Amino acid sequence: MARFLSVAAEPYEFQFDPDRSALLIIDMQRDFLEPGGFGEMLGNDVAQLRRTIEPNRALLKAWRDRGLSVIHTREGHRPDLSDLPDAKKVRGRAKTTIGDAGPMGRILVRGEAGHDIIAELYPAPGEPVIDKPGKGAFWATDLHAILQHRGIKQLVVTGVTTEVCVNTTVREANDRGYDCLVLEDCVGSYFPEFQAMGLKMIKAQGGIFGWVSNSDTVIEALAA
Ligand code: TIU
Repeated sequence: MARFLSVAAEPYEFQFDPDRSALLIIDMQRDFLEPGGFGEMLGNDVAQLRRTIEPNRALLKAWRDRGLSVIHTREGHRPDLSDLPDAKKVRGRAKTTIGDAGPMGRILVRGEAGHDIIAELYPAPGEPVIDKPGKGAFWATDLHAILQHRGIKQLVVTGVTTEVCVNTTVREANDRGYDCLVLEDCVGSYFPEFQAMGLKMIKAQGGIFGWVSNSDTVIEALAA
């Protein structure tokens, strides 16, 4: 029988059935988060993302301890780059771009060290890892099919970056009929103003794309 938990959130409380919910952790990859990776090479402050590691670790432990569904995503491309649109390859006019040799292997290429998930949040056996070529986790992946097979209706979304892959994924999920709860301490942006606005856009207009809360609130609800 469904047992709904209620967590304080904005714009109003989020009620979810843990057995029909998944923790969706977006792109916590070495190239985005680690000093010396692609993100830092582009001039970004990785500390803005690294503050999400500990809250995600605690949440992931609580979620796993309850035996609930966890799904991880990684942004990246096939080694032959056949799934990399030219528009994405050349965008930014940087000297080094996706597919080129970077500080931790070829940039955002599947199988390379920098493409993998950070050790602190490494997927456990049985936890699906969605390799996505775009910013959204639903486009050109089997995420929707996996969620449907498991009867999942609601998503707790964490990861990086708030305004890019997290926001795109939440919008895609919303249009597919999923409720999304985004945890502000578990999502990060290289840019504080985008962090603030990225969260504000989700919860505006009565929760136009979803709800916003924090990891402590969810962990407490799971423990109750
Ligand atoms: N995962 C993700 O958000 N990919 C990005 O490219 N993010 C940026 O903020 N650039």
